[in-house]
Amino acid sequence: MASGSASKISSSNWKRSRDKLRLLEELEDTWLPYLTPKDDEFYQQWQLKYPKLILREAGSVPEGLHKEVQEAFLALHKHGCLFRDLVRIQGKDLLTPVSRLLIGNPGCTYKYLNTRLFTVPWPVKGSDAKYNEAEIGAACQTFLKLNDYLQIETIQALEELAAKEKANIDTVPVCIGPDFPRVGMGSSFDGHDEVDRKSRAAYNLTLLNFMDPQKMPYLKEEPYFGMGKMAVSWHHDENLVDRSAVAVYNYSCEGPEEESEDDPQLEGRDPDVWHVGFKISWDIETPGLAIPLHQGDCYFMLDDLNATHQHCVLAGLPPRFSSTHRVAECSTGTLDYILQRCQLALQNVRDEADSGEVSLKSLEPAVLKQGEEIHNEVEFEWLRQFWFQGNRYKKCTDWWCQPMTQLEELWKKMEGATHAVLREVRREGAPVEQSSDILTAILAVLTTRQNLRREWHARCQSRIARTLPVDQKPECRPYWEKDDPSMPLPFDLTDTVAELRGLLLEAKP
Ligand SMILES: O=C(O)CCC(=O)C(=O)O
Ligand SMILES: [Fe+2]
Repeated sequence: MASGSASKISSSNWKRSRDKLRLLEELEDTWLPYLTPKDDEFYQQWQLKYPKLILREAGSVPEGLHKEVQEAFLALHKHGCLFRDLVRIQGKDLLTPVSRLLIGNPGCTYKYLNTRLFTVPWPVKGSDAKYNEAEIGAACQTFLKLNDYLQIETIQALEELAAKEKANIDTVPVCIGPDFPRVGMGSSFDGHDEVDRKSRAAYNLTLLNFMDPQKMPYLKEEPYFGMGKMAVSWHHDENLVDRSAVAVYNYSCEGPEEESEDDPQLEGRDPDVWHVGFKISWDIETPGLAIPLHQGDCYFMLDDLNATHQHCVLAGLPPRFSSTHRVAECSTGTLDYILQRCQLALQNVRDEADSGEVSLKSLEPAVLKQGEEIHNEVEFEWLRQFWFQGNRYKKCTDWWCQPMTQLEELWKKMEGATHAVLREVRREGAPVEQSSDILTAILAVLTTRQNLRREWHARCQSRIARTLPVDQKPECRPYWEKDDPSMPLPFDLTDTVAELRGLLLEAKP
């Protein structure tokens, strides 16, 4: 076991997060213990404390699938389809060391670290996606095939897990009688296990990762256990369906059989080999695990493992790809969803023969508020997120071009709608009570709009954003100048919001 020597945690690793800081403080100048396969207790601890973590070594995966998947990774890399994300963590803009690409169901998105990624579609039935290169299309098809394979493997692993849990229960003495409710056993005994297993393995997208450590000299050190350089820091995966699984295919581009002589004298994990690290959240008693990953190995995080544990990726020497298959929680994350929302907002707008002037059907405060909320949603969750990522999506496919144009048109109509609301509250002779109710309903939403516009504008101008190559430069879009005659309202709503505050005070003295 690698553990508790007097190794100092370097000061650069001290994070602003208070909880993390507290945990680190508790550690003082020691590292927590962790296990690798070299340790005698490794398999026992894995079985005992990490039973929902499953590893399938490369040998158990069909050879033909390995070849196809590995070629697909290389093709996407060759065509420059993977990008580092400019994410935002605790108000700071950071460029991920890992380059990524999201592939999945058409129109689906996945949000992580305040960044919404848009799928390059894989060719499910009925998909009419076009790809810039035949090889890109073939690669997407391959990841769909891998997805199907991992889904079947996941369901099987879930069945085995359920059988194991049941066996464990059956060995418990029956002193409480057969009808005693089996509390605390998770939801695998509630009667619709099979349906649950299927839906929790119904991966709808995969996030591909790539990093070449040779080209990334400034990787962070793992701060709790001293596991060495990290490609991905400790985290839970976000934005997933509750208790859904995650399946990962690992492609570390190792040379053939470069068996590093295992020196049993050396403590801890082999820094030349890629590993995935696991720890139990908020637990400093249970040793962490560092699982070595070789070319073609797959691992699975089942059931609530992702919620109860954190994981990280520990860099090895060679370049490495991974394909991480997930059940994204996309109830508010699909193109169909946001189009429906826009339609709902625009139901309050009267179709008019291109005079440009918008008129509203209802002045009901709740209706107006809903319209302004949807306006914010399409602007900040879709348009700005998309354009912030520059032109990267055009590298692979034009799938999102038409939808983004359409969403921008719908958004522009909503600018007209907001303008109409403002006209109403400013109108001389408008009923005071009504204006005051409208103002109360929309002021917070417009204040949010102003704040978020300022934040996105700054994010696009940040020093780190400027370092990106042209095709990836964040674009602040929509953006327009004060005197743009095609726009009914200014981009900067500072004065508008101040004016509305004043009006509200007047109306409600
Ligand atoms: O590459 C891996 O093995 C996992 C990466 C990961 O944790 C993530 O992308 O969320
Ligand atoms: Fe992850």
